[in-house]
Amino acid sequence: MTDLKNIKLHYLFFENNTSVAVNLSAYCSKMLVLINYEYVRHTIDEWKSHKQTLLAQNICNPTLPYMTIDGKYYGKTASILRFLSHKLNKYEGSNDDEVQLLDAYTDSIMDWSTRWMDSNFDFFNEKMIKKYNEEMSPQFHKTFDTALSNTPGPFLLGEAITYPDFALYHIMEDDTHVKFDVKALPNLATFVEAIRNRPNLKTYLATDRL
Ligand SMILES: N[C@@H](CCC(=O)N[C@@H](CS)C(=O)NCC(=O)O)C(=O)O
Repeated sequence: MTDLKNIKLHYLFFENNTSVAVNLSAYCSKMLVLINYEYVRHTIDEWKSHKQTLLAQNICNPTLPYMTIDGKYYGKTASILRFLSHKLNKYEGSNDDEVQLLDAYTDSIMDWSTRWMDSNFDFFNEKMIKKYNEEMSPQFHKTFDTALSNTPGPFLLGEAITYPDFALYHIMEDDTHVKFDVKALPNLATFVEAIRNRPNLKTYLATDRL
């Protein structure tokens, strides 16, 4: 953890929709509550030229969020989460099978996130938005309720919180503001309570997250 210094987390700033921007970057910032970091926000116009600067530095396919540690670029949400877990020596699996399972959960959560983004940012037509709201989103909720039922604890791996748990809570915030049928999805309900009751997260979730 000692080499995690001078961290900057870069993300978009939407002039008319700060809540979306704050939520999207929360994938990373929920983990970064443990670490001091500077949050750098870019307007969409600013990002266009900033991206060119990154491309000129040979950064492969720069997107937001990205992070720098002591000036070095680290890109892509899921890969940053894994990287930070490893650096912190926290929130990881403790054997190859657990590491693979967490990777697979994260992959599904990123799929969920992509479909949510597509349905919210007008890339889908009305038919697809309806399909997302009526089929895809309920199915993802059900899938993770079942995944959570596979272990005795409240989190994906059981008692110990791991990095996909942060991502799972985050997509639930984006998707439905964590509103769902708690009777039909009891494992998700327990999960949400457990996330909200973690001391650092409790403090963080109560802030305006700007
Ligand atoms: N797979 C990437 C996707 C990142 C992504 O598409 N970010 C959007 C903002 S949410 C972005 O950077 N758009 C501007 C661009 O592509 O230049 C990740 O998970 O980090």
